[in-house]
Formats: sequence, C-alpha cells, structure tokens
Amino acid sequence: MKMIMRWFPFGDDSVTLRQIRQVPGVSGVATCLPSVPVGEVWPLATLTELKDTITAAGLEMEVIESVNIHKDIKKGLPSRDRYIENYQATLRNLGAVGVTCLCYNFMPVMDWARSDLAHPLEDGSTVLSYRHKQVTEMNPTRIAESMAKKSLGYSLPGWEPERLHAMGADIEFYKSMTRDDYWKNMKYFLDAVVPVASECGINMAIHPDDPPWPLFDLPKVISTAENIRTFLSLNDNPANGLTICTGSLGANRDNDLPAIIREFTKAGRVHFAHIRNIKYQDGLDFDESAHLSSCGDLDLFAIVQAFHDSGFDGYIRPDHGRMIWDEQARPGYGLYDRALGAEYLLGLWEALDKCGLCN
Ligand code: CS2
Ligand code: MN
Repeated sequence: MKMIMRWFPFGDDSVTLRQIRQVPGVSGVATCLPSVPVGEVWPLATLTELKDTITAAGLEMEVIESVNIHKDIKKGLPSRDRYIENYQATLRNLGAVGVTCLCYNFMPVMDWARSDLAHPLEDGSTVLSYRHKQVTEMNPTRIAESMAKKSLGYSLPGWEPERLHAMGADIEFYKSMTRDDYWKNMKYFLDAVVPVASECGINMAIHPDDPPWPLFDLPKVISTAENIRTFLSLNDNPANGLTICTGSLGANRDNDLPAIIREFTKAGRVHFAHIRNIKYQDGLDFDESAHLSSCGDLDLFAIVQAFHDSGFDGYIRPDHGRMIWDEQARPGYGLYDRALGAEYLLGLWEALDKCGLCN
C-alpha cells in the first residue's frame, strides 16, 4: 500500500509539494493537468515537466486524478471515436512518464455535488455538506455558481467552466437515453481504452458516483455492489478496476463498505482508495467530517481492516478534510486535516500489520 495526497499543479493549489513531502509516510501525489480541455490529448512535454517537478520534490507521480471523459463518449455520439483516440494517446503519454493508476469517473453532466462547501461544525471547522432538498431545488448551473462562490478562487475538479454553459441542454439529452444505452456507451469506451491502459502498465480506477443516487434523473451507475459487479463484467481485464471512495459509497446507508471492499479487493480489481468519513443527517443529507471513526458514522477501523485483510496493494489517499486552523485552501483539500487523516490511516495500517504478526 502506498499513501499519497491529491495535489493540483501550476499554481492552482495552496498546498506545496514541500509541505506534502513533510507529511510522514506520504510517498507521492495524485495529480492532473487541469489546463488541458476535456477530450484533448495530455501533452508528453507537459507531463514530463510535471513529473520532473514532483520528483525533484522527493515525491512520486504514479497516480493521475482525473483524465475526464468527453461528454460525446458518455452520450454515444459519432464524434466519440475522435475523443477515444485522444484518450488512448493520453494513456500512452501517461505510461511513458511512469503513471500506474488512473482515477476517472463516468458521471454524466456533472461530477460530485454538494449544497455547501463551507458548512460550519461545532468545533469551528468547516466541511462540505449535502442537503438533498437544496440540491434538487437548484439547477446544476446554480449549484455550480453557489459552489464557485465558496471555492476561494481555486478550480473545482469536475466542474470545469466549459461544462457549465451546456448543462441544461445535456440534462435534456439524457431524458431520452435508457440506462442500458448508458452502460453500452461505457462498454464501448472501456473496450477501446482498457487494452491500451493495460499495455502501458496503467490500472484504470473508476470513481463511484457522488452522491450515489440519481440527480435530475441522470443515469448514475457506480453506486452499489450490484452495479459495480455489472461494471466490472463489462470488461474482464484487471486493468478495468475501481477507486473505492468510502465517503461517496458510504453516503448510501445500505452500502456495506467492508463487504464491498473485501469482495472487489480480493478479486484484484481495487487499485485506489479514497478514505474519508461522513456524518449522516436527516434522510439523504450528510456532512463530511474528520477521518476518525468517532467523528462520523463510518467505521474507519473496519474499512481499513477490510483493505488490509484482503491484501490491498494499491494507493490510498485521505479524501476531503475539514478546513481547520484558519487555513485558506480549496474546499476539502486543505493540508492540515488531510495530513491528520493520512497519519490516522497509516496508524491503523501499522496496527493491523503488527496485530497480524502477534496472532
Ligand atoms: C473527488 C472527485 O474531490 C472529489 O470528490 O473524489 O472529484 C474525483 O476526483 C473524481 O470524481 C474522479 O474523476
Ligand atoms: Mn473520492
């Protein structure tokens, strides 16, 4: 297992590589090239420059999060082939600079959704929170606008400005698409890119839908053990794998996280783990919380134990943290609380390693 942290390059992060290097036990970063428009090829020269910067800071660049998928691929339009070829070319460039794991998602129209990016907790910290009624009463463009107001000027991953203007029309488009067609479009994409990823030594790791239920009637498909099984069966190559995001899957109280982790890790299909905790509120509502089990409703010990017992040897990153100690950073991605999260997860892992030796 390798512990990493997410980091945004080219001045788009308040956190520095030097700071990440000083978090004990963290060996690398999950990073991206936000300047490349969705659908275009990530240039080898820029990737090489990025890798050199990260390596010079004493960290590894083995994980990319994310190469987003052009909407024509999700919609199954004839133009998808051009974007798929670009995706393949990007994979080859990523392989050439030593990337081994690629996190991405296949959510239509928008990536994750929250109603507030700076919801105050009793301890004076702020967190991302989700209130179902507020989200469903806004249209996605208004959600994006309200989120942008609290993003302190940092880009919000998956909410690229170029997506925003067409959101209304895109939501209309999906009204006539069946779930079956959506799965077919996904399979078409996987069958084209997974063999290339595999040849390049890259494991693809799809991120679950966040939140794990449909919004605005859009197809959401990576949200339960059952639909993850369907997803994996679309393409049997082990390079067609998963990011298990405990905060995303865990928002659905019916998801048995340790069971999901065990099933898919033992099958060799989990390549990346995002680990964070959430605190359930009424109905579908939730607040994000500190990582510690006692701060939320997820049992982080049982979660880490499930990865550990199943022989997980991929990457883990502490997912969103609270904003604490007056830090000014991209919501969810401050240094301090994620560093606390990383140390807690590493502590659990060490205890599990050593308990194994005692038994
Ligand atoms: C991330 C996602 O911050 C987050 O919520 O976990 O944005 C994730 O990077 C994407 O869904 C992966 O494509
Ligand atoms: Mn995640």
